[in-house]
Amino acid sequence: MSELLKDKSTIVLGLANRWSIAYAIAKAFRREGAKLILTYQGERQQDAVEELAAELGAARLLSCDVTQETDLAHLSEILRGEGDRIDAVVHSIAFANKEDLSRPFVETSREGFLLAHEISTYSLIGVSRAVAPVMTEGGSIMTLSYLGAVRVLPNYNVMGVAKAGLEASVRYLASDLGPKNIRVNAISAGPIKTASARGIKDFSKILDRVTESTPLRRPCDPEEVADTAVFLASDLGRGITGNVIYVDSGYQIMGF
Ligand code: NAD
Ligand code: IMJ
Repeated sequence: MSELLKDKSTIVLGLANRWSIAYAIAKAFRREGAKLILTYQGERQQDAVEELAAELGAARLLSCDVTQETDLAHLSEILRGEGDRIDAVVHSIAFANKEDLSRPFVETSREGFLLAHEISTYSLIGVSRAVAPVMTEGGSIMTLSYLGAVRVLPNYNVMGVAKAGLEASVRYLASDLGPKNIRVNAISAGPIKTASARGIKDFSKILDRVTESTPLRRPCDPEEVADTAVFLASDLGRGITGNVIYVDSGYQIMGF
């Protein structure tokens, strides 16, 4: 079969390590012939991410802390300066303070709420604004969400509220950017053992429960999420925008 992302330039934000969903997506994008630009959060991750970027055959690696307006402006400047067209962008970034993911939701502090929303939700809007001008032939923007956006799940708390805002942002961005043939979607993934999930209390219990009750009787793996990202980035996804696609072994449909 021919490569689905041949001649496409892509940006993947949110690569921290080999377990990151962003890593699986970057790998699948390369497999399908895409040119890859990767961004990472900051100096603390630089060495590790440089190694991964080389291994993935990335064309560029940029530092981009989404809380820094200057970093986003810099990203936008670099993209415009190089006259590089961008075809697809993956936003795979989330953060909340650890204590907000364990104490009762009603205890969420103003600071914790704002931080989670700044990093996990607002950043999609900032990134979209930075890349839209260089998506000169249309494009595909996607982000990663979780079922906690629409259902109450233990401890997900402020992240659930941030993901609800993220999914609503996907719809408003899709409406705004649709006339430029830029599509915006979310992939709602089932639980995957990444750095962002590892520290979560009872995570293995959650995985066991998912395995028992999903139609497919297995947890989802990052490669399945990545293949859906390939589809959304490719011309095969050209009719889909403003959507949340569940890649969760079917867990979301179950009522028992
Ligand atoms: P991960 O920890 O590998 O990825 C999270 C990324 O966010 C990291 O690369 C981190 O550097 C980045 N990040 C945090 N703060 C940032 C900042 N200020 N600026 C730039 N980057 C910043 O974990 P992951 O599981 O791959 O998470 C990726 C996305 O997938 C997140 O949006 C997460 O909510 C979502 N998701 C994860 C699961 C799961 O079970 N792992 C399920 C559904 C959705
Ligand atoms: C996160 C918290 C609570 C329950 C959870 C998760 N479940 C799953 C996750 C059931 C699957 C992982 N997930 C979907 C996330 O979006 C994680 C986001 C996250 C994780 C951490 C851990 C370390 C930290 N801050 C975090 N911020 C966001 O300090």
